[in-house]
This record gives sequence, C-alpha cells and structure tokens, in this order.
Amino acid sequence: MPVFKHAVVGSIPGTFSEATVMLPSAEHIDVGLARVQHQTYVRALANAGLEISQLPPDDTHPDCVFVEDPVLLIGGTALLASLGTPSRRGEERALERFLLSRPGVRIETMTLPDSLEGGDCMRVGRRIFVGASSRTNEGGLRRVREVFQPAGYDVIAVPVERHLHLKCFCSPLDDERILLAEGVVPPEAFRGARVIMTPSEELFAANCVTVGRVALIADGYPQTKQILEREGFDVVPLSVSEIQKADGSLTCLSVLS
Ligand code: CIR
Repeated sequence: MPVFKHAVVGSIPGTFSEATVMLPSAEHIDVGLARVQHQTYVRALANAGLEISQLPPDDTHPDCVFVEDPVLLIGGTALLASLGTPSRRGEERALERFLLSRPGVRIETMTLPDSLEGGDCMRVGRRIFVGASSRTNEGGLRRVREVFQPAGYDVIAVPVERHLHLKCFCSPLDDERILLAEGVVPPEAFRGARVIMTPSEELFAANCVTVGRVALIADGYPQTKQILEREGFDVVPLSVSEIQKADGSLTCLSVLS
C-alpha cells in the first residue's frame, strides 16, 4: 500500500451544534471555534504533505464534517456505507459525487438493513479490523468481506461495547502498528498487528492520524505524545475541544488515500 498522498475533508456546517451525541452534554458547541480548530487540522494535514480536497458544508447534515464514516476507501475501491445513524443517512452522496470525479476509483455500495460506519473500520497492512458496534452490524461486516477479501484483505471483527466506534480507542500508525488504549479490548484482538499501548486515562488520544512520520493527536495527552515520539513520530498536538463535544476525534475528519 503506497503512503498517503491525498485527504478528503469536510467543512463545519452552520448546524454543527445539532450534531448527534451519545450523551447529550451540557456544554454547548462553539461553531466558530469548531471551524478554527477544523481549519488548523486541515492545515496540519497539508503541512504533512497531503493534497487536500475540501467538500462544502451541508446544513441539512449536522455531522457532515465526519467524512470518515460514510465511506471505506482502500486501494482505489470505495465502499459507500449505509450509515448506522438515521440522521446521517445521505451524507454518503457528497462523498460519492467527489469520488466519481477521481480517476481510477471503483465505487461499491450497500443497502439497509446492512449498516457500516468508517469509524469502525481500521486497515493495517492487508488486514481490515471492523468494529461490531451499535453503528456497524453483521451485514456491514459481510459487505466489507465481499468487497475487500477478493483484493487480498483479511477482514477481522472486533467487539465494540460502550464506545461509539472501533477507532474511539485505537488507530493505525502504519501498515504494521496500531495505537490502542489500555483496558478496552485485549491486544490479541488485533492479530497480526504490533500493538502499542497508551494509558486508559489518555483514551481520547488513542485516536490519532499518521501521515508518514507525522502524527496528529489531540492536545493535552503528554504520555501518548511521548509514546509516539518513542515510536519515531513527529507529533503535532491539535486543539479539538469542539469536535470532541460532537463525539468526533481526529481520524473521523478525513479520508486518506
Ligand atoms: C456521530 O455520532 O455520528 C457523530 N456525532 C460523530 C462521529 C464521529 N466519527 C468517527 O469518530 N469516525
């Protein structure tokens, strides 16, 4: 798999404060600050060497900035998801329009009741770990197998309980390593990958985005920063408080290819 060259990102819509949340928080989302934090994230991806394509905001979909969820894009094949969240269904159309304009991308689809969200999908080399969560069901997992197994990927289910998505507590560092927060699922769940642990109190930082040697993480997590530096990464901490209030983290804001 070549190193990433390109990122699709979304935009924060005016309706972002109505984003879907697991536990409605008393804290109000500052949409202006969310936009500043998001643009800083996009700049960090560009500084890491990626070409950026930014989709416009869609006020009818408050969660549209979380572009990772409506598509699983691996090696030129894009599986458009039927999202597990009714309010988010239709977000995949904007990704589809964009991907149709990219040369060499093959689009695959799925239909309800099969459901899948990209936040539950983690590719590590030739393995795709798929979280069995409240958003991704058996049918979604089967569709990932049908589409990607013929291309040589091993598709492995991982149980996800009490968390929104698989990548709420882990993320890929490269084609061999993953970063995993302690105490959620045993490292053995990720067979074939080298698992780097980060302490449970820094769970939110287990979701990071790596582009080559650069690792973007949420700021305020010194132990994870040190662990990633020990693994050879140049760590860029980013402030994402308003994204976090909408149950988002770093990987969910981009689709890398
Ligand atoms: C949702 O509940 O769907 C959004 N508010 C957050 C989605 C975050 N996506 C991700 O981590 N992949």
